Formats: sequence, structure tokens, C-alpha cells
Amino acid sequence: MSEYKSVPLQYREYSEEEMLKRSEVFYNELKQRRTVRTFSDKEVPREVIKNCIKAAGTAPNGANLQPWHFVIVSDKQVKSKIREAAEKEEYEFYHGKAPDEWINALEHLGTDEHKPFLEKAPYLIVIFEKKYEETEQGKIKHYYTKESVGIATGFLINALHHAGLVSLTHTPSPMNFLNDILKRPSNEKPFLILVVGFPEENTTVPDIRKKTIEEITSFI
Ligand code: IYR
Repeated sequence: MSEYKSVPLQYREYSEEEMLKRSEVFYNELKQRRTVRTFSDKEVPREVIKNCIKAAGTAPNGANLQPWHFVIVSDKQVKSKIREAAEKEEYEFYHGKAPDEWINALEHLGTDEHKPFLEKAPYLIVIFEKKYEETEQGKIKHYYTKESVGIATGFLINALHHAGLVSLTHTPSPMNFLNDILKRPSNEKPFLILVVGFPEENTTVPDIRKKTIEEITSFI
């Protein structure tokens, strides 16, 4: 391996018993997370959002080039613009653009082209995937950007859940309107909108089940 600057790993080994307990506690917390589509307009402390973004920024990624950018939207007018543009795309999606097979697959979620949460929720975190970096010396290529941003988004969703917030991954298609509204450069591609806040009182969620360990795993 070539020479590189290194520092000692900060690591603590747990006993088998502790590991078992910790993995169980973590699973039990994560399994409580649900995607929510009805948000209250209750304010969320900005510091909480910032800590969750910091957690997302720790994600493993291609060549540590950290190919992501997070736009934290709380401005009412900007949220309205995003809602208007997203609903236009969603209308097309639900009225002819999406194949029947896709519409049928979504039926149990009760979704349609109306996206009031884009205005009502206190925060929209718009995640951009940076395909490359533009520097004075020229373009720096990024690697495994989709994978990297996907992992960081997973970290973010779990950080928000751990902090006591709810979220919704929202992906109107296409999403290029986000570059215009948020004035982001062309090396950044919208990855998804994460709607963040508190659930509206009496929120319900679809009655769905997750696949079992046996269904999703093979031990060899
Ligand atoms: N973007 C649309 C459709 C949609 C697609 C999938 I895949 C979902 O899991 C949920 C919705 C919408 O937000 O309604």
C-alpha cells in the first residue's frame, strides 16, 4: 500500500452480550420508523436538523470526495414554489405518464398528485448528488455518487428518526425544477426531497409489513 497520512482508529470492542443487546435495541428503534405523509406545521429546532446533516456527512463514500449537497428549505415562498412545480410533475405522473403496473403498485399507499406536505412541513431537505466538482484547476470527477448519496440519505433518515422527527422521501420525476428554484449549479443532480417535521395529530400510515429475515437473507 502506498504511503498515506494515518491516525489511530477510535474503536471500542463490546462483549458478545453487549453486542447482542445493542443490535437488538438498534433494530427495535429503526423498526419504529415509518414514512409519514401528514405533517404538522410545528417548528423544528434548526440545531437538530444541523446535527442530522452532520450525521449524514459521516457516510462512507467514493474516494472520500463527499459528492453531496443538502439544501435546507424552511422559507415559505420557496416551499410553495417547490410544491407547485412538484404537483405539476405528479399530475402528469398520475394522469397517463406512469404505466398501469406502477400505479397499481402504489395503490396500497394511497398517494396521488396532491402534495400539501411540501408547504406544511417545517423543513424540506433537498439532497443533491454532485457528479463532479468544478474547481479553478478544472473538473474533479466523483465516483459512486449514487451509492454514496444513497448511503448518506439513509444515515440522515435514521438520524432524524433517532432525534424524534418523521420524514418522507419524495421523488417527483423529473426533478430538474429544483436546480432552478434553489439556484444549484449543473454539476448537481437532485437526488430526492426529504420532507421533515412532526406528524400531524392522529396521523395514520399504511398497514404494511416488512419482509422477514428469511425472505431477505441467505446464509452460506
Ligand atoms: N412520486 C410519486 C409516486 C410515488 C412513487 C413511488 I416508487 C412511491 O413509493 C411513492 C410515490 C408520489 O410521490 O406520489
